[in-house]
Amino acid sequence: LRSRSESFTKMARDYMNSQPFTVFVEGNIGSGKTTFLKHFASLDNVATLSEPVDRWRNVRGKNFLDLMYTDPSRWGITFQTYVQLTMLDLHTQVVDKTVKMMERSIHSARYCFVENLHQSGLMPEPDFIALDEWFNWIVKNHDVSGNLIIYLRTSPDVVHKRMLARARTEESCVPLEYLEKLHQLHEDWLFHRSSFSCPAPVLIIDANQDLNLMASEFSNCEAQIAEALS
Ligand code: DGT
Repeated sequence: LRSRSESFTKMARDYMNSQPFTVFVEGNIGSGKTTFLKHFASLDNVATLSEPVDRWRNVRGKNFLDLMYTDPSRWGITFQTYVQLTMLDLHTQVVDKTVKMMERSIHSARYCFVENLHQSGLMPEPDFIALDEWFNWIVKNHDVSGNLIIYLRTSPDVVHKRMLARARTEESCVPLEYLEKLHQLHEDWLFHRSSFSCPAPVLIIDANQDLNLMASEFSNCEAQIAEALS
């Protein structure tokens, strides 16, 4: 934790005078990203940008999230195209705070969710190619970079229980196996660093504990970001 913290401290200093210190909060479905962002939202110098799930649930009256879960082979491309657009919108949003903290990023949409649809054979190859071409173009032509990734690391069975407990309608048919696949993609990308390139240093937090215990992890993290900016 300390050496990772040192590397992001250096990067924070490099960026401090020009643009906000940008943090991506990543982790499996139900890992506690929303709770994490809420903790930071109360701080004066932090702008928190929640994932636009509500926009995905009502695109001119259509629920794209539900369509994707109901028939991923047909609607996966539609949903992921819109996710990519809304994520780009967040990445390019100008904030007047020192720290810009985003729930997920265009990177996890591509490296975890699109990758999962593709690897599972649920996304036809031409759909995948079109999305990937768009993704590569965006990364090349827009600033979607970050300074730190906070990875809320969980076990699939823990997040499965949380997901069932919160009972979001669209997620009622999501099996444990889906969360296991997403977990492995997050692990390969952010923990083992064996798959895709990491757009920033990664700070790993054990997010299996219950929310009360996690409050102290969140405070630790807050202290480290504050130190990076001091
Ligand atoms: P939290 O606060 O850690 O419990 O986070 P959640 O579960 O509220 O937020 P998240 O991003 O893990 O997922 C929200 C829902 O949207 C969930 O059903 C998964 C889905 N989702 C998010 N991003 C993507 C994406 O790029 N592709 C696909 N297929 N689904 C996505």
